[in-house]
Amino acid sequence: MDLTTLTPLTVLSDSVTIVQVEQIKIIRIIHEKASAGISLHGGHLVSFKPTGQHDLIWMSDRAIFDGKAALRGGIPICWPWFGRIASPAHGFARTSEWSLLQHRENDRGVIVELGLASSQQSMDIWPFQFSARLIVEVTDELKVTLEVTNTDDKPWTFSAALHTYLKVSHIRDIMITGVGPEYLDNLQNGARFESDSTVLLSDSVDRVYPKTETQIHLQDPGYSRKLVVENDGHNSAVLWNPWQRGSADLKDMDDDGYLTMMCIESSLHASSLETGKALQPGKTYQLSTKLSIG
Ligand code: TA6
Repeated sequence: MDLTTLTPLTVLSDSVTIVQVEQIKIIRIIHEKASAGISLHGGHLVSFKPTGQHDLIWMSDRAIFDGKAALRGGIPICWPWFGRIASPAHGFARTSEWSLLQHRENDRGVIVELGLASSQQSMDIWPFQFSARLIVEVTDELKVTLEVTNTDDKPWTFSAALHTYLKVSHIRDIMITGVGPEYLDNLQNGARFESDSTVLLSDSVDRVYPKTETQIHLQDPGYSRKLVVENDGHNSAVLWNPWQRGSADLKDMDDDGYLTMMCIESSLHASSLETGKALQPGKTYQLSTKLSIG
């Protein structure tokens, strides 16, 4: 997503400004190492472009910037649950209004921190107190960390995902490696399958890989690059592409949108809210993903 031509609403520093896209405010970073955009709606990264490269991040041409819908593309923050195990799907963090906590910069890049805390509105959906921080580190690499703290006086459980939409030159030309020897197939009721650890795409996929290698690689000959994904605090990686029919069913995606995107998600997967990760009062947990060009 190209944010460079927008007139800033607010100038925060040499590298950081706030711009407006329809109803949404976006923290825009323009630095000699990379440019990036992070929407306050959803705490949602919408662009990361190391200097001289194509964007690493895919955004739908039909994403809805009304300040209510979740943005299609980017890195949606799925929390306090991931998937359709409760309502709304993927939790409420991706449709909540985050606030800018701080930003700092040096020769290597820029760090932006956003915050979200429990409110009456969140307690109506999920009756627990929390605070969350999103730490976005933009250098020639991108690191996104979701940090959640239990500020309640009782434990709670959660699941989560950093639902990264990677931009690719053509879905049929890419090759993904490092996903590990098995997966659970969400398109077949979660059935377990063996995998040869190399994925070529020719149809829809929605898979949970529980035993990934430290790095997942996406070879993209069309863009002459290899994307490296390194996750932490996760228990799996999810690979998702809805293919042609799935794209056509989504009102915020072009019918052929699936051709230029591939989701590789850092996920803390759970089959129900109750079986998620337990967090005791006062404790903090971090889930992260790092993207770079190898
Ligand atoms: O992570 C994969 C997935 O959970 C899929 O099942 C698919 O529905 C996708 O996320 C997108 O979900 P969304 O609610 O954003 O349409």
